[in-house]
Amino acid sequence: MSPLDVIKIREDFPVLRERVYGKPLIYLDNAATTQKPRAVIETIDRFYSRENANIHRGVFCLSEKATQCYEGARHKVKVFLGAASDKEIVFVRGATEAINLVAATWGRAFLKAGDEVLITHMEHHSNIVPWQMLRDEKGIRLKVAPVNDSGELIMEEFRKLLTGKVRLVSVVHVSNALGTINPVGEIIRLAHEQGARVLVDGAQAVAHRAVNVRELDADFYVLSGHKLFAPTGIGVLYGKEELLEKMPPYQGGGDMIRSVTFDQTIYNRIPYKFEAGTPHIAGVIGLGAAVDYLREIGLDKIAAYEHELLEYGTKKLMEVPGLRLIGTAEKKAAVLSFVLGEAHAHDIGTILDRSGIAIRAGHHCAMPLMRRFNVPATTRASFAFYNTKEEIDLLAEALREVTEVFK
Ligand code: 7TS
Repeated sequence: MSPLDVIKIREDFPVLRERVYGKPLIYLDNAATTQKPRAVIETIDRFYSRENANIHRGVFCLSEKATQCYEGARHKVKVFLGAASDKEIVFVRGATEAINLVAATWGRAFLKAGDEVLITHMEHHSNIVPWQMLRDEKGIRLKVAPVNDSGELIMEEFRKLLTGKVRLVSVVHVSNALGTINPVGEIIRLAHEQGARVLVDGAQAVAHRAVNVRELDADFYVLSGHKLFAPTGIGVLYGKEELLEKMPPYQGGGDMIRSVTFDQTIYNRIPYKFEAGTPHIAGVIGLGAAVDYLREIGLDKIAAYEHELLEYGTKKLMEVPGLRLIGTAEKKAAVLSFVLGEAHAHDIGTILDRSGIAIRAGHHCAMPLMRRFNVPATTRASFAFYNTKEEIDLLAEALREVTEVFK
């Protein structure tokens, strides 16, 4: 496997040429959102410049073209995720909407009082709150599997909580706040043995490692396009065909119907049953371009390079006096979450910003996890394959300056 040509790759991302306070931008907030390659930007530009029309309804050439581009992108995502059929790819706004869709349709229809949903202590709020809402509505129980001090799921405890009452395990593939990579293959196998379904939140996984939903045997897998080098406002719910077929629709409106009278509506076939109204056509097409771009580079190469960044960054940051990493799992993605002496995360973020370094400070929408580690917030550097070791050196240097300020 030839190594990644990072210099060349960086040229694909126009924003990486930006300067902040006269300094080159060092973008290390990739877990929040990734930057967009020219291939994606130009595809969207071309769509609006030359192909724009509404889909699935026009008889004219342009509408047929737009429909082909939209459905072509669905097929690309199907191949990218290793799904069995295009029908299993539902376009939504993002990971958040995908989880809410499953809770509001599958959850409402098939869960009853006393049934259990099992999540983990490292979930993003978007994989906690929809289940709490369903709990309050239906009387289901929400159980939480604990993590150890390294930020790894304690599998022994998970197994104990996975009783026959659990109908759904909803688990993050890669933690946004810690970087922990969960053993989702094993989790799915164990859950299926107990007759439970599994939803995997892949928001932080798909941009960094090859994912195959059929090999994993995931029942649902969700992602956000904007964390995958595609536009905001577009995401994917993968669901097994047999499940999507049985689920009631999410929203009512155009495109999700086959026929409507005032007495009765017959719903469209999947996936259209879940795509009411005019969708984010340009977003979908942009997502298709992002998937093409990633496939050309190769996710195995990306994963190998990002692992190098993780090892290098871990070593460099541990050398900064007073820095404590939060999240030291053995299997980790390139996310470095930390606290630094008495300095508040937001102050660190503001000081780093003056050096052109964009990092995230806060609870990362994982407040229960912050409480578990007894910290109000962390500072988080999260990497993508366009980041470099030189940028990590500059981050470490800037963090040393922060420690001087707070001495
Ligand atoms: N799940 C995980 C694991 C996430 O990291 C995020 C967003 C979401 C779900 C929600 O994605 P959305 O696109 O629907 O908003 N995580 C972050 C983050 O770490 N910083 O900003 C957003």
